[in-house]
Amino acid sequence: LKRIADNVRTIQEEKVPWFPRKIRDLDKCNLLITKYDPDIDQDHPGFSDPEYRKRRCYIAELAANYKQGEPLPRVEYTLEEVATWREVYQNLRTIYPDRACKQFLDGLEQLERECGYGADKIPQLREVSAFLKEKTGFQLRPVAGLLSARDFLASLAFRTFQCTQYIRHASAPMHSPEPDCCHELLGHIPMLADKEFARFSQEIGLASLGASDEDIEKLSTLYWFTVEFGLCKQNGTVKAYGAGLMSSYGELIYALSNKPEYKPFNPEEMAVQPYQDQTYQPVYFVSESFEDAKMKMRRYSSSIQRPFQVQYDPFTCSLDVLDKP
Ligand code: HBI
Ligand code: FE
Repeated sequence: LKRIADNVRTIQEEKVPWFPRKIRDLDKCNLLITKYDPDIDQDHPGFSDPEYRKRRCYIAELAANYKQGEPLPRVEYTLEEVATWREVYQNLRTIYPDRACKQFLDGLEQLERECGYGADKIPQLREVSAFLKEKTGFQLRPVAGLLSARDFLASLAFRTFQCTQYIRHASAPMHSPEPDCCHELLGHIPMLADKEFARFSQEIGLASLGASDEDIEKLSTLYWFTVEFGLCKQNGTVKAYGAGLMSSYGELIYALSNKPEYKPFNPEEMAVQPYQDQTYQPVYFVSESFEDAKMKMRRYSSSIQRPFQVQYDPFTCSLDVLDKP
C-alpha cells in the first residue's frame, strides 16, 4: 500500500467531504442539530421552563468551550437533577436483568462496582471516560446536544464518544426527545465497555469518513437499527442491546413484547428502512449474534465507494489514508 495522504486531494478533491485526520480535529466536529432543543422545539418538556433552559445553556457552554485533551468538565448536579436520575435508574435497573444482553449487564455491573454507578448520583464524564479508556480504549468528550450524523460517526472512528452532560426535564423522566446523560450513561456506556462492541462502533465510524451524504444517511440509519435500537439472540432468547431501548423504560418493554415486527439482520435492508424518532419503532432487526452482525456490517462497509482506505493508528490517535489496493 502506498501512502497517499497528500494526493487524495489530487484524485477527487471536490468529491471527498472533509473528515478529521487526527483526534484534535474532533474539536471541529461540532455541528449541532437543534430540532429537538428546548429553545426551539415547542413540544420539548422543558420548552416553557426558563430555569431549565438556563441550566441547559450553562451546560452547553461547557461543551462548546471544550478542547481535545483537556480534563472533562465536571457538573455539580442539583437535587432535582439527581432525583430525575434516580427515578430513571431505579425503574430501568429493575427491568434490565430479563431484557438486556449479557454484554450490557456485564458492563453495567462493572460500572456499578468500579465507577460509582448507582441511583444516588449522576456519574461524572471524567470518571466514566477513564473507566472506558481502561476497558476498551474508548474515551468521552462533552457535546452540547444532538450532533450531525457525520460529526457523530466521525468521532467513533477515533474511539471517541460524544456525550451530552445535561439531564432530561423532571416532568418527563421516562422519555427524552433528544439524547441526555441518562441515554448516554445508561444506554451507551455499558456496551462501550465491551471490546467487541467497541470495535464494531469504531468500524461504523471508520466507514463514515469522507463518505457521500447519501452514504452517511445510510450509515446513520444502520447505526439507528443497531447501536440505538438493536436486538440480538442469546441462548435462543431475544435480548436488547440498543441504547435507545436501554434508556427508555416504555420502549424496552414494548420492543421485547409481541407487538413490534422483527426482521433478520440485513445491512442493505436496514440502511434504507424508514425509522421513528418520535415514538416507538414499528420494526426491529434481530441479529443472530454480535459476531454475525459485525461480519455483515464489515461486508456492507467495504461496499461503500471511496477512492481511498483509512486505517486508524492507535499510537498517534490519527488516521493513515491509503491508496485503494
Ligand atoms: N448526537 N449527541 C449525540 N448523541 C447521539 O447519540 C447521536 C448524535 N447524533 C447522531 C446520532 N446519535 C445517530 O442517531 C446517528 O445519526 C449517527
Ligand atoms: Fe444515542
